[in-house]
Amino acid sequence: MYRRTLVALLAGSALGAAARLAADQPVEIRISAKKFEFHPNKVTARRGQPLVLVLTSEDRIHGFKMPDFGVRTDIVPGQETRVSLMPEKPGSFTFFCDVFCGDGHEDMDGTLLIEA
Ligand SMILES: [Cu+2]
Repeated sequence: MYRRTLVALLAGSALGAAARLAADQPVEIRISAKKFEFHPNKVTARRGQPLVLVLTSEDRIHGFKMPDFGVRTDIVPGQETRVSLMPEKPGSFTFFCDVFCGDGHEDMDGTLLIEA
């Protein structure tokens, strides 16, 4: 009886640890840039879920700026640019291109939606 309980406890704690580990693993979100859009331009994640944005460009250098997270980077063709984020509050956060890339640049933006 004792032994069975112990095994169950161990299995329970192992499952709990695995679940915690899974929750703490960053989720990768891939976003590609080209004149004059991000794809996807709406991404959704959960509060408290670590994220890695994997940014690529299909044509030229673009910028990626997300002021609410203090994020600013170039996106260079042929490279993956990885940005780690921890969304700690729910809300809708804008990102946009901040490297002038031609007519239409001003409309090159998107939204990260963090759900509670
Ligand atoms: Cu641009």
